[in-house]
Parts: sequence; C-alpha cells; structure tokens
Amino acid sequence: MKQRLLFLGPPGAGKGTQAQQLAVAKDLVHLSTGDLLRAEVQAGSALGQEAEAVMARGELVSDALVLAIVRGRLESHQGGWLLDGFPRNLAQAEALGQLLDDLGQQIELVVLMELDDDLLIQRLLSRGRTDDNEAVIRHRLEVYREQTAPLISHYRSRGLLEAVEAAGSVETIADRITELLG
Ligand code: B4P
Repeated sequence: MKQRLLFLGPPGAGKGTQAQQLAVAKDLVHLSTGDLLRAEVQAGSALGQEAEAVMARGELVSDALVLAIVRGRLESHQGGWLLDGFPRNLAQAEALGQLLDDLGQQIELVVLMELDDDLLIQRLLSRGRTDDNEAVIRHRLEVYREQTAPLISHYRSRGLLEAVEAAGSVETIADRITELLG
C-alpha cells in the first residue's frame, strides 16, 4: 500500500476531513500545516502571532515558517505520512523534494481533490472558521489558482498525481481515495 501521500486541492475540497480519517484507518502520521499553524496561533507563540494576520486575510504564511514546522515533524518520523495542505506553492514543493532526498524518503501518491467553486464556498461558509467569510474565501481561491494549482502539472509530470471527484458523501470520497492506495 502506498503510505507516503500528499493531498492537494482548493480550500474547502475536504482535504482535512479525508486526511484525518485515512490517517487513523491506515496508521499514518497526519501533518496538516493549517492545523499546526492554528495551534501556534492558539498558543500565542511568536510563530503564531506572525501567522495569525496572514491567515485571516486568506494569504499564504511564509515558506520559511511552514518549512520549519514540516522539517521538524518529518525528521523525527520513520513510517508512513500524509501531508495535507502542504506544499502550497512551487517553492515549498521544491523544498519538500530536497528535504525528502535528505531523509531518503519519497512521495508515493499525490491525491488531487477537485470540486466546483460554488460547492467550495458553500462548505466553507458552513464550516464557519474565523478565516471563512465570503470575501476571504474568494481571495483564498485566487491564491490557490495562482500559487497552488501549478503543483498539479508539477506532480502530474512526475507520474505521481491522481485526481478524485470531491463531490458526494464523505464515505464515497473516502472509498475513491482508498482505491488509489493499492
Ligand atoms: P487549511 O487548514 O489547509 O484548510 P482548507 O484548505 O481551508 O480546507 P480543507 O480542504 O482541508 O477542507 P475541510 O476538510 O476543512 O488552510 C487554512 C489556511 O492556513 C490557509 O489559507 C493559509 O493561510 C494557511 N496555510 C496552511 N498551509 C499552508 C502552507 N503550506 N503554506 C502557507 N500557508 C498555509 O472541509 C471544509 C468543510 O467542508 C468542512 O466544514 C467539512 O466538514 C465540509 N466537508 C468536507 N467534506 C465534505 C463532504 N463530502 N460533503 C459535505 N461537506 C464536506
């Protein structure tokens, strides 16, 4: 079974929802940069204070900050993992490639979760997190298109990417993803 996984997709596609369940079912470490950043904000750390305003605007937090978090988690881990919400731009993808080379590990599958904007916006508005108002959501979708969507061809050209339709029930989508793990 493939056990070094990356979840990619627009905000609200359900990456966190699926990643959480799959990590428990397959005993993988779930590394959500969004959750880790929110935990830093909650703790009021220097890092959290730097991230808070950026996240509230729907922008991406600095690469250096996110990379420091991911490096710390992956360095101390040997088994399978699931990266959710990272990388979010080409610079992060390249830094991740370098980090994994250093660690002698490699990505086995990139799951792209695809969903229409109308459904994304509906889901995020009903989630109701502080960064989930309509203006910020629309801005996050633009940031996704400009900075994160180029990762689709980056990973597709390496033969790692599989797309999943992210409409339907949580269970249906989970079945679609599980089929790809082999
Ligand atoms: P994230 O925390 O990564 O969250 P997300 O992309 O908004 O949502 P996700 O796709 O995980 O959707 P979810 O499961 O919650 O990012 C937040 C912010 O953190 C970013 O804007 C950025 O500022 C910062 N950040 C994170 N990573 C970064 C990085 N690497 N670099 C720089 N900055 C970074 O699902 C959404 C809603 O839909 C939920 O309410 C859920 O219950 C519902 N839902 C899920 N599946 C459903 C289904 N099948 N049917 C109906 N509803 C469903």
